[in-house]
Amino acid sequence: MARSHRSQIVAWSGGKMMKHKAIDSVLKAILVGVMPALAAGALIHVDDDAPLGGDGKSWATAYRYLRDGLVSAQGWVWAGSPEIRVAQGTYTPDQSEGHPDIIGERRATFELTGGVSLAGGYAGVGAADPNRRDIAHYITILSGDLAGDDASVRDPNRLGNESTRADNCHHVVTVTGPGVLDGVTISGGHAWGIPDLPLKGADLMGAGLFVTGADLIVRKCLLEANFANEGGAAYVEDSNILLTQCTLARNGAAVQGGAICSRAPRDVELASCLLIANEAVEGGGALCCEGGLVEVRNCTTVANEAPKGCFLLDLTGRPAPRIGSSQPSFLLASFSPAISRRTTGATTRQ
Ligand SMILES: [Ca+2]
Ligand SMILES: [Ca+2]
Repeated sequence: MARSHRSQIVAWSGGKMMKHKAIDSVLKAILVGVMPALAAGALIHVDDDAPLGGDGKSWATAYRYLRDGLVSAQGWVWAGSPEIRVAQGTYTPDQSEGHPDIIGERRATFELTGGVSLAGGYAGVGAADPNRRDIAHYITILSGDLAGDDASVRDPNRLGNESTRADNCHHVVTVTGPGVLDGVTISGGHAWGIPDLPLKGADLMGAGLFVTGADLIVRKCLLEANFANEGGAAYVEDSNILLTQCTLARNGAAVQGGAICSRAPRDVELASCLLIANEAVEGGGALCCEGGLVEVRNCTTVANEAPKGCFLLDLTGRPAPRIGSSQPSFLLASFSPAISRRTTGATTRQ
């Protein structure tokens, strides 16, 4: 078929209906969960300016550390999906009130699962209205820079060798079940080697987000300056993930998937996202995928670079679509004409 006939949406292989069911299930879980969560008090507050000793039940008694908020949220999963509201500030996953022993631990990570919703951008402690939310003004940063000493690096290919990042955590956030990230910045993840400890497997993947067995929605987030062997901003395996209205900027990969690497995926969807200046040394400057369905809608891509596939590298050998300002979204459904017709209107294989 003519290329123009498949130019509205990007989608690899089948499973679109499954994807929507999966995403719907997350949304329903959140929507159903919010009301009982609120009723049960499972609305948890975190602010890095809060005094120690808080219980998270209000802004006046907010937790200082996000890690404590996440632990508390797990205790409320039974009552519905808890919501964590995180005020303006910078949060690192090695800090908590009860475990000073993990300070500087590179394997520390924010663990999100159980349908927990984590929302940043609140004014927080000391504000006239601490519940006021403006994600552009009250910036909530989840940072992998445990020591708070990262030098600014503009070139993502140089993130890997930047010595001030060698002690950063491997994954800023690890997602292992249903969850929502909304209005936060995720930066400084460093799933990359250090001289005296050869890293293997997961330690090398997904510096911003490591996503496995998850149903995740990422909404209005900035993922910036994360570096990994694969998937600088996010490594996704056996998971459904939807990123909407997000910016993925200046993330890097030593091998492939400067921004996102998706292996054994179910469904990966990007909607109304900006992908800018992500780089991979081998392939997939922005995205690297291995099967599954990948859908890109109304996205903008600028200056993503890699020797193979500036925007995307598909490891299954399917031809990568071209995406640019004149073609911000499109469809490539390669393995099943039947599914292509049903879900996209396409009539032939790629
Ligand atoms: Ca604060
Ligand atoms: Ca650092």
